[in-house]
Amino acid sequence: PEATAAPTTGIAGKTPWLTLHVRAPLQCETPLSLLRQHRVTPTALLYVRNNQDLAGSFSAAAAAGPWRLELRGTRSVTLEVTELKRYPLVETEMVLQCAGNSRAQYGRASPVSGAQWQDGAVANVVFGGVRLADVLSPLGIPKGARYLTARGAGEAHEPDLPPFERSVPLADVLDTALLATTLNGEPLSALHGGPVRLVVPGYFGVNNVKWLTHISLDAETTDGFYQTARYRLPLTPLAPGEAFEPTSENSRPSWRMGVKSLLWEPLVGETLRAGPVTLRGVAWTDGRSALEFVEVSHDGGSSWQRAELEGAASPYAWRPWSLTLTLEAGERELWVRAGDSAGNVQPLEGAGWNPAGYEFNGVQRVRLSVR
Ligand code: MSS
Repeated sequence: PEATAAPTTGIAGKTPWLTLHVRAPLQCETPLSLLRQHRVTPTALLYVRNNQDLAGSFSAAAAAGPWRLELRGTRSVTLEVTELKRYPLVETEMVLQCAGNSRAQYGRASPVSGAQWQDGAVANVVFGGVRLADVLSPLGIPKGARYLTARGAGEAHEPDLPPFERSVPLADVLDTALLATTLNGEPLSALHGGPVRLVVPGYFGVNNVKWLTHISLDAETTDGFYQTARYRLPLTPLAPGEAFEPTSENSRPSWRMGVKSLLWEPLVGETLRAGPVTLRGVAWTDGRSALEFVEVSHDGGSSWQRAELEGAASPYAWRPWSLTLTLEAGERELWVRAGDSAGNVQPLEGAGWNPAGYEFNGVQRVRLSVR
């Protein structure tokens, strides 16, 4: 079932119909009934996941004068955000998905900690800004630099919280990363990381650092809390319920997204008429591999029918799909999964269980009554 948390009344720029998980720091998701109305998710519907309190993180830094961004290559430079206008503006349509999205689904195997996100901590949006490489390359890439570390504002204002820092593999993101200043064609709002945010298409939301103040290139990843203690996945499978303390030896950071599909029409719990039913949803990959297929089973995985992929493929964006199935009367459970060009197929339920519930991309199961 959809989460029963309260709606998000009173958040500037947002519809009140988002599902509120935590008010401060804000965590709210988009019900699938709203998400399914748009190929590009309007900003008013876009989920929010903050680890820090926006008031502290953002306001203090923003009030201190023009927003400055320090970039450390072989040389270092400190830019005011307005100076980014010197570089060409590019836009990328892409899936932004929290690493904890669909966490609640793991709960069928064994409960997981954190906000119990259903499937709506995901969106398909258009970020605009300048290519990170355009700004960074002239500074020189230090020899031996393997990781890019980005830091968001907030540490000074809230002494109890560590700085928000994430590291990603430099070579993998250099051609695609943006210093983003717009979202869906509008100036990037503070809520979503404005005035400037690192955007790494194909990577989980957590790596898209908001309120960006520093970028550095290093041989190692940051040893910050959000890199070493949170957003990590076990290297060897755990049994549901098993305890796990991530270390650099037994875990990896949550980086690139796995192939995933969503069925959003009909929705869980709907009652349908027996006969032909058109199913609709979206599917996506990390943009490095291509989406190959989406398929649906109405017999518990014994047989699968391929859906039609609609529209043109765009590497980092989600792709709508549809399939018309004939359903007989009774209680039905539809299973949906996608596969990519690298041979990855969404695993069955329970695969990848971890105590913090990251990176769920198991087969989606939707129960329906057909009359
Ligand atoms: N950044 C910063 N600075 N802080 C925080 O907290 N969070 C993350 C990202 N970034 C943060 C940042 C997360 S975690 C996510 S998802 C994202 O962001 C979200 O986004 P939005 O815009 O939607 O809110 Mo999970 O993986």
